[in-house]
Amino acid sequence: MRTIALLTLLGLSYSGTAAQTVPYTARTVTVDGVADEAVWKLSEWSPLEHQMAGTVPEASDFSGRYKLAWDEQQLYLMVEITDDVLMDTHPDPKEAYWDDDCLEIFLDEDASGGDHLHSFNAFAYHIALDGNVADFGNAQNDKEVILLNDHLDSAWRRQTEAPYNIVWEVAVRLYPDTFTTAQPGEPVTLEADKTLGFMLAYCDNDGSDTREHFMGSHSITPVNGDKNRGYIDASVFGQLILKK
Ligand SMILES: [Ca+2]
Ligand SMILES: [Ca+2]
Ligand SMILES: [Ca+2]
Ligand SMILES: [Ca+2]
Repeated sequence: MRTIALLTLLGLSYSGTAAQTVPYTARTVTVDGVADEAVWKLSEWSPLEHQMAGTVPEASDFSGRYKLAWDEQQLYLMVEITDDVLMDTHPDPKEAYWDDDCLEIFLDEDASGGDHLHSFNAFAYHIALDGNVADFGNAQNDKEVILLNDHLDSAWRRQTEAPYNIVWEVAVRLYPDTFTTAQPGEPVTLEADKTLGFMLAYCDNDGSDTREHFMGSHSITPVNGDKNRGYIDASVFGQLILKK
C-alpha cells in the first residue's frame, strides 16, 4: 500500500504509467455510438497499442483509441476501432466470449489492485458485439461465467466511409468490492479527485479458432512470459483521476 501511495503522489500508477485525468461532463452522454457530445471534444485520445496476447496487428486489421468522461453516476467511454472483420461465432454469451470480437473494460473501483479472478475486487467486463457483458463470477472452484448486463449500457455504430471505423460508446456504473450477485448493492456515487483502477482492451478475431490479437491500453510486465494478466490481477491496471 505504501508503494502505491508513493507512486500516486508522484503521479504514477501502480502499473508504472502516468495516471490519466478524466474530464467531467455536466450533460448526460447519450449512449448511441454517435460521438457528438461536447465532452468528446474536450477529452483526449489514448491509444490501444499494447499487445497482451496474439500477434501485433497491422493498423488496417485492428487499431483503436479511446476517450473517457465521468459524472456522478457513471464513467463514460468513447472508443474508435478499426477492425476489418466483425465476428461473433459463439451465440452463447458465456462461451469463449474472448475469442469473438469484444471490448474489454477492466475496473477497480477503489484502485486497490490485487487478485480478482474469482472475486469482485475488480471487474473485467467483456462487451460482446451483441451487447452482452460477461465476466467470471465469484465461485472459487470452477470458472463460472456470469452476465453483468445491468452494470453498463453500450452501443456501437459502424461508419459508412473507409476505413469504416466503429464508434462504441459505453456508460458504466462503478460497483464496490462488496458486490455479490446475491446482494449487488448500489453503484458508488463518483466525485472529483476519486482514483479508479482502469484498463481497456479489444479482442480481435477475424475467423481463427482463437482470438488473433488482444491489444490494450496499458503496458504489462510479463509473468513467465504472459502479459494476459488483466483478468487475474488488478495491479496491472492503470489509474484514472476524475477531475472537475
Ligand atoms: Ca453519443
Ligand atoms: Ca481484425
Ligand atoms: Ca478493488
Ligand atoms: Ca475482428
